[in-house]
Amino acid sequence: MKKVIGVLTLVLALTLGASAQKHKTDEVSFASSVKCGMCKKTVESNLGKEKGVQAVNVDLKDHTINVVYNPKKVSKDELKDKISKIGYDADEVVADQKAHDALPGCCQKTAKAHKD
Ligand SMILES: [Cu+2]
Repeated sequence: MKKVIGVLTLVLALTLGASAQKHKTDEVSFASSVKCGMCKKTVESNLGKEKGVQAVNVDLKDHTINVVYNPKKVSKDELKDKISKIGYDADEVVADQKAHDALPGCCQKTAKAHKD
């Protein structure tokens, strides 16, 4: 519960921060191969640690990765590259094969769609 409040506070702070400093953050959405809760966790925790990344939200319904980032610190192409290295597709950038193969079986692209 504490974690949820922390996340909500963070989202609120980011929202307020984004409106106060309009040009400091950008938001982007990538089509991706994410399919389950484990994918969501993997992408959000790994990408969230990257430089310039302020918030990551994986939408499992739309199969997208939404990122709030600082364009002065990281570019869209670099973000796609980082997502690929985690093992997932990001728009036209295909998942790094080695990283993809290291994912849990249920998260790999060849796995059948599954529910949480
Ligand atoms: Cu998965």
